[in-house]
Amino acid sequence: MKKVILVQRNDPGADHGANERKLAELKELARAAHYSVVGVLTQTRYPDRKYQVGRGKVDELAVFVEVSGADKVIFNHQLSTTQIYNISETCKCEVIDRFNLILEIFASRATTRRAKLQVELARLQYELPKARSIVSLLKKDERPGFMGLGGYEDSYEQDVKKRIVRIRNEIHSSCKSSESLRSFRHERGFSLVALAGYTNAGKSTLFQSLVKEGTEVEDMLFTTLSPTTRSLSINQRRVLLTDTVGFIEDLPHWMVDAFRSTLDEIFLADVILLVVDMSDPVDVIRQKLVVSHDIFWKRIEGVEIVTVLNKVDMVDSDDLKRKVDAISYLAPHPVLISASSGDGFEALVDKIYENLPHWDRSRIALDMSEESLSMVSWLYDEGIVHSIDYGEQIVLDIEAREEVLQKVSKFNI
Ligand SMILES: Nc1nc2c(ncn2[C@@H]2O[C@H](COP(=O)(O)OP(=O)(O)O)[C@@H](O)[C@H]2O)c(=O)[nH]1
Ligand SMILES: [Mg+2]
Repeated sequence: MKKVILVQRNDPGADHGANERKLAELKELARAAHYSVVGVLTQTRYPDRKYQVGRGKVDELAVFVEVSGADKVIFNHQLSTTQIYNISETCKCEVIDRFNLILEIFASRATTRRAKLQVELARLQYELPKARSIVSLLKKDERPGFMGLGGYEDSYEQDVKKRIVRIRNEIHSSCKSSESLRSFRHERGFSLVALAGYTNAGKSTLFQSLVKEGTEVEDMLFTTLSPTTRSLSINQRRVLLTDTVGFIEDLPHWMVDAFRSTLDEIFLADVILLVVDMSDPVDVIRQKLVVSHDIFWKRIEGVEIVTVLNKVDMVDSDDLKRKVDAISYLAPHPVLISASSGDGFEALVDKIYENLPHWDRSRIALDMSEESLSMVSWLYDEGIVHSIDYGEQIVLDIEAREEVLQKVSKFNI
């Protein structure tokens, strides 16, 4: 695991709680990108043009990098090319900002071709202004041409621009394959459940706990599942549970499409678990809920949203009741849990089960034949076989999607 040091500059007079949350979010993002955070530096001051934080702070950072053996420094502010250059010269290690970090996460989570293209597009848009200033920076320093290629610098910006145009066209023409993925999964008797919510809400913790508690379903077709999706059974129903990057505060506009594309899994789900951090102040909780519903409401159709109020262990019971009341209009019928202690999981599992797409139950009799036997094995894949009797006929008590029951009812004798 690569070691990183996080740096945050706070504006003088900014809200202390908000600063803390920003830093917590950055830590969480670093973890999501599989970095190990070995240190944090903060400074309160107005931005410095050359270094973002003060020169003295950068010297302190350089020592910190050396002592801790950090591989990278991550700033919580967007850095100019000059700042990146100056800081990395002083610290003798790679320097990135919050946006590089988010792009790294998006890149590792993009599963569809379309999502990958969106992320690449965002990266190029981030690069473009930098491509311009790299040229002047290299000239100023009288460094030989980039990689020794004369004239290469001037074409660098052109190159980035060309790639942006090309990727835009590709995105435009790429078909939406995600819908077919959804129906394919449905055909295998799976329902899709996705975790949504802001960074640090506890999605990944809940994901791990649910996977650990539940029985995993083995299915050869899903041996290539991404590490953020697991198959498990919930009261015998088979479910694909997906952890997501979730929502990130203050995303710049050029990142929004890439961000949305990483949410495809949320929008294609049958049930969304909207995880809320109850240790946040109540106005922050309220605002995050409003934004979450905003993101959902245009994109989802027929998707059930279960609001999961997490970290109840961190809030005393009076305070908790007050908070739950205050957000009740945004979060009707919530489930209160602690993802880390497992409190409230039973109620949560019941709630997920209740909200899964409806399946019917029916008794079917088939004649004893080759064809019926293969139908039985298909039914085991597609639904829940509550009981089966092999006599002169095969009699099944089966629960499944309506289409499945319709298909087999044609063979009912
Ligand atoms: N006290 C407490 N901490 C929690 C709980 N759930 C998650 N956390 C902590 O909150 C932080 C963020 O959790 P994580 O699952 O990574 O959040 P994500 O960004 O939504 O995936 C971690 O430090 C977790 O240990 C909880 O129920 N109680
Ligand atoms: Mg997470």
